[in-house]
Amino acid sequence: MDINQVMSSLELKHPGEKEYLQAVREVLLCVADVYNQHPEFEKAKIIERMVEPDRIYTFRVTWTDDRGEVQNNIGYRVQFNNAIGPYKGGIRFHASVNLSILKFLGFEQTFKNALTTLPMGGAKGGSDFSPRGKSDAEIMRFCQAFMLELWKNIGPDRDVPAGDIGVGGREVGYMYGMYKKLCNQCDGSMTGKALEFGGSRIRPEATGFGALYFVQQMLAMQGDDIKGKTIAVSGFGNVAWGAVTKATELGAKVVTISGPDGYIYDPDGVSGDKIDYMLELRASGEDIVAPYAERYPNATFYPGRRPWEQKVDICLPCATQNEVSGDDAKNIIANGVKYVAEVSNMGCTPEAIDAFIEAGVIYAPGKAVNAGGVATSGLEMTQNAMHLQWSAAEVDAKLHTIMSDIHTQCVTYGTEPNGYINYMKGANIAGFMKVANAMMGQGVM
Ligand code: 2IT
Repeated sequence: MDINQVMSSLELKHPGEKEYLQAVREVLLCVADVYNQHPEFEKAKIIERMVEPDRIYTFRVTWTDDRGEVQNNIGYRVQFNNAIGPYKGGIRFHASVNLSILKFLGFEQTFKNALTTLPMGGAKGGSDFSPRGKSDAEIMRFCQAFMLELWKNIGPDRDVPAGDIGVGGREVGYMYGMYKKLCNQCDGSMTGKALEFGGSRIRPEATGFGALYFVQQMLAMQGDDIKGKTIAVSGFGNVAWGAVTKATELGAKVVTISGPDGYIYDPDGVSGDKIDYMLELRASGEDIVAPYAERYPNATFYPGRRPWEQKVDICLPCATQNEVSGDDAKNIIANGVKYVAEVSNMGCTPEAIDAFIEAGVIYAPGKAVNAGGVATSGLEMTQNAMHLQWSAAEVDAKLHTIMSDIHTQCVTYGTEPNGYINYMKGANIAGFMKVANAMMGQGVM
């Protein structure tokens, strides 16, 4: 495989889709060597097939706001790859959403889902609709209008959407309600549902909890322990909330959270009722963290800045893609941070990742670290198919096993001759090999 040739042909076909091209380049760089050891992959044009989504649905979403004005947004569903199982992946509602971002997310999801050990393909969807400042009634009307288009293309064995940024339990509920109304089936075609209508216990916590189980294993590999460690977390949404909760429970101290307005440094740790307060901040719909420092005066608010300038042991980006730049990485390295685990999807830029690996910082990519979210969605699909509901302990035990399997796959495929574990390489090769073999086994199509 000539990576430059594959990339330049993709750039010609999809000019300006920078996040998508970034995600593809990362995977190709990691898998080139193993790919070249498998001439049968090259013959079947596995790479060329894998980097293009199977199909993309784009639709107009029209709804009426509280003032009676008609609003238009764009909706998308990118069905990327179903070699391993039904398309599976979240829906993102955010003003920044475009096709490049959803294609990068769908591509990443394909490998992440492969790593979970469960039978799920990769997909992603969303809209440029911004939930910021919208009333509950507006959110409901938007979700219903979105599903009015999407329902035709999803199903329990076809494509199973869930939440992502801007889509939580409330939005999933409104979308799934409309889905059921339209097709008159309670078939569990979405995950992240509330407990009362087919949701799984631990699903709201799963991304953050799973990430911390992974981090525990990362540290154990180095003969280290999370207890007593200081952690910088970015974001303050569902994922950050789960991560802060579990990190605190495991005896670490989380000293930062952040929003689009800046970050909070809390020397006493974000713990106890402060974790509940994160949920309150989020529910306000304002998308700012500044009020935390008014409520807890020991904390300092740093407007317009990111938490990566603080001296800590572990960094956990939990906000969004490319939230750790090359310059942030320089700060992180200079501060002596030993571990960076992405909980957001593609949280670090390529410059940041190169700097971490060069400096010997242990870095793990989102597709491994945050896979506990979609894995628990997979467990929700299983419970729905069996028409039963598992206890929290059962789900949590399965989540533990899955995260530990993912960690093992990273170590197996990512350990360098000098002993450094390149988790990015390990995750990409393990995910790639599974998808590639599944595609090979099902013929050319
Ligand atoms: O990025 C992700 O893995 C998610 N947003 C969760 C997807 C899912 O189907 O639960």
